Amino acid sequence: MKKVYFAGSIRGGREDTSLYNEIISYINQTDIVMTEFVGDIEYSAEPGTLSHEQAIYTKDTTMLKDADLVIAECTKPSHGVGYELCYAERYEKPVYVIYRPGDHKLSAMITGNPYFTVYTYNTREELFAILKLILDQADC
Ligand code: 6IA
Repeated sequence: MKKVYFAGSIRGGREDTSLYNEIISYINQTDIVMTEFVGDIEYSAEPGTLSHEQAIYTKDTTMLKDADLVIAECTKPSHGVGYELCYAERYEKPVYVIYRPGDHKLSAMITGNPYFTVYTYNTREELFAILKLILDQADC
């Protein structure tokens, strides 16, 4: 079973949270999602104290270093997810970006970086087929 760091927007906007939840459930059928909180609708996006924020940073970066691969849903732009993508590259983790075209365009810093594997989807069927492909092919 692979340890999957799933990244998705929190303060960038929580509109896709229920979709994140479905993605997490799908991955959990065969592998282990380390970041189930990303799909938790109750999870607050409000800023906390500095020490709380530092604890989040330390916990998440520790998990990233321990992950076998990273899957990031990047439809909703998020500073935190962008940072995590770069952090994962630095630690040579396989990084898969999934994205639904719409109001927001994916940054050239993602599409232009050959380190990242980017998959575009429009429908749920496409989304889950892409997740299956990622989990089947991820060699880690
Ligand atoms: O900039 P964003 O908040 O959209 O960044 C989202 C990404 O950063 C996610 O993939 C998470 O892994 C990570 N992240 C950002 N905020 C948190 C968080 N906040 N807890 C855990 N991971 C986070 C809790 C907020 C708290 C003060 C209630």
